[in-house]
Amino acid sequence: AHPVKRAAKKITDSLLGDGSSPADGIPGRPASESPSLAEPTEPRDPLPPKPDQSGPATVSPTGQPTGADQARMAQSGSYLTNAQGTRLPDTDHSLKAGPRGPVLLQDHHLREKVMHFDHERIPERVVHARGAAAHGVFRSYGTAASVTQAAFLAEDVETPVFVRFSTVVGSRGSADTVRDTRGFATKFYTSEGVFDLVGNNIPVFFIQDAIKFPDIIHAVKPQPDREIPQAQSAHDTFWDFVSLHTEATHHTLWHISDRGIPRSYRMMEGFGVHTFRLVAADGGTTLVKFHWKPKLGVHSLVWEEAQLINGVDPDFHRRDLADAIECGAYPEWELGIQTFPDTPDQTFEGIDLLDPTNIVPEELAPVQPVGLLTLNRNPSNFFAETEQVAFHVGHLVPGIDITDDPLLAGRLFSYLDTQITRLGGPNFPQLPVNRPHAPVNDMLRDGMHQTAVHRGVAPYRPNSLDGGCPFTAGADTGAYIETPVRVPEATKVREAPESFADHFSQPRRFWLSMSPVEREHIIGAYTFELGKCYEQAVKERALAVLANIDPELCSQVAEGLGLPAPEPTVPLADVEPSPALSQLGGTWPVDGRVIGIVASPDGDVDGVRAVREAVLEAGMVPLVVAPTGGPLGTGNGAPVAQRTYATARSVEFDAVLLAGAPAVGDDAYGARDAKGAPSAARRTAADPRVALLLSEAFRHGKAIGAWAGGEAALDAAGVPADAPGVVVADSGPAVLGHVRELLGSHRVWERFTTGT
Ligand code: HDD
Repeated sequence: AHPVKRAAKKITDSLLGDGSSPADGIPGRPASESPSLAEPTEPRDPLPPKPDQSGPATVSPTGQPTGADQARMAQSGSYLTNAQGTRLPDTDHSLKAGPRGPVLLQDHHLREKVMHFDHERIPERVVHARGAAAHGVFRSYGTAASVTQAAFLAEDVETPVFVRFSTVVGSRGSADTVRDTRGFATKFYTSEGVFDLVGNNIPVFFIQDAIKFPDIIHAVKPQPDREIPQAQSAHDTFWDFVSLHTEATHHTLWHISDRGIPRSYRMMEGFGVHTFRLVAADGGTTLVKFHWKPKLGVHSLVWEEAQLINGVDPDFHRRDLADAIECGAYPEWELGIQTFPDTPDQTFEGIDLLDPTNIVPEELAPVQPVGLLTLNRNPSNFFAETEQVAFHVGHLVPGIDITDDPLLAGRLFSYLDTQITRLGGPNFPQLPVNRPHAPVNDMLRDGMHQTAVHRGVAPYRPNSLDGGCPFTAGADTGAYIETPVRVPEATKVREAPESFADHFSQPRRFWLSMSPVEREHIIGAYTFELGKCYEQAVKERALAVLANIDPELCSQVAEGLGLPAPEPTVPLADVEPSPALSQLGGTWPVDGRVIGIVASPDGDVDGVRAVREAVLEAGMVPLVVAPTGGPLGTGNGAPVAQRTYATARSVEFDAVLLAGAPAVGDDAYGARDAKGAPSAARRTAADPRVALLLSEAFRHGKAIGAWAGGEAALDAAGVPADAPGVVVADSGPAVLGHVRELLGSHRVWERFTTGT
């Protein structure tokens, strides 16, 4: 008989047999004889190298060591082959009829190499195209175990994660420090399947209903006629849309505040934005909002700094994340939840929890920590991991459910849909970075880029040929069961609830919660953004929106634009500030902060060495800046310049230290070399690039320190030695002690306050 028929008969026979439990494998068969229930799509390591690529990597065909670092090598074989494994004699010359003759169409290697290259790019994400990512681990405290049955939130469970940070608007190659919302998407590879928390660094969203997502994105993306500006919100179409569509006001205010220009991905909060529903083991439900709280505090750039960085180092955030992880300064965030009773009206203290333009102030519902995220491994291939990772708000695990937030509903559709275009078909969950770490036993088959070689003949249910396998699970065997929420009896409408109509009281709370310097930055940012618009009507309408947040904000921006300030059109909301919204006022760890040490070979080289060591000791990163590259001096262990006056720019440093010369008479900087020329230390003070570095660092509120006559450079740059945050002391380590303290509050805020 045909083998399939034979098997079918055997299984049908066995089904009629003793009917033993599905957990033992195929009913009626002893467990030892049962075929494995795991499907070929269960998690596994990436494919091993092809057999003839697995030759000794660091040895040439003649047995000579190549000196290459195996961990960083792109190839693991000794011989170059084509994609079919055939060894190649040459990859630098096309096959030609004679050295000066025409190239021949029969050159398969040329065709294959160029064909593959032609298809190396995939469509970039339609939003959040620019990003950087890292692997890590999430360890739960167990504090959420009473409100959710999610296994990864039980006590002391370790779950591998992959986190991708992004900007929203720019293309893949755009700069990192533009003014924008940042994505904060986390993939938890839990034992019960993948859970994705696809959030942002801003807790509210521009729109209340997903149907408007194409509109807001069309408005903020480069204008369609000339495709400019890239990665900017400072243009007419964006302000046109958000001024006509006032539910965007709260998000826009966050975007315009310092939150829109984070100092580092490591120093951003993250938010799940929507209200989710947690389900406990006993079926009890709780509404929650998710928060990520960075251990390093929430810090931002200042606008001029952000703009400079976009030119000086467009990869600033990407580099910062990768460098920190590579040197072992693993970034950490606590996951926290705000909890609310799951009442039928789904409001808390009058705040509609289904409206994603609302926050619930932390003073009303404290954020309760439930676990710690640590990012500890950089991706080894940007394309395979960071580019191909596919997040989806619908990737949920038992114990975490959704609510009826209309923005969330549209997202549940969009994320799956977009991957088909971006990743070329429906099999993207098989890509290594997307594979669940729980066994997968689906009946999804075939399709573009199918990498599993499925066995068997019965990928359908019910079946008898596979003995009825696989079986469906129940609540007691880990099934994801949607919460049986009552759907209110209603009439189909295209409408928002009345409670979604208040667009100004939450923005007003944010404004009132800001410190004077943060308000100053907000006023500056609105004035900049609207100043970049051409249409008078757009500017006037945007001012009308600001009048409804706060008249002072409106009049200051209007003044900057040279326009009259309009009157509010709604009564100003009577709201309490939420101190938790301000980024200022605390002190935070200084781990990983970058200290520029401006030095010269004939300066206080011993002092530079000592201060470098002290910086490292304090968990910060010292970068020595000198007139030229190379070691400072000739002695053993002389510090090496990592930056020169030509390559250094102030924006790279959180603080700047100026090393002078060892004391020689009264004025060390007056010293001359053997030929009577001014000393290098003297030239440092006179170099316009050092003066620029110092004046920028000063303007951007950074701590500056000097010792042993280093303050001569301060003089030359017009930086007052007695200004707040400028420290002059006897030795490098003494200066560093003060500077470190100043860094704890991130910037020297007194330098900004001009009375606003
Ligand atoms: Fe979205 C990507 C966050 C609303 C449609 N979104 C994307 C990413 C993040 C967010 C972080 C990048 C994920 C990654 O790194 O791969 N999006 C949000 C947040 C929202 C939100 C916090 C509101 C609370 N998004 C939203 C709506 C829609 C989309 C309303 C569509 C109706 N988002 C997408 C998308 C993207 C995406 C087109 C592009 C690439 C991708 O999904 O995988 O489907």
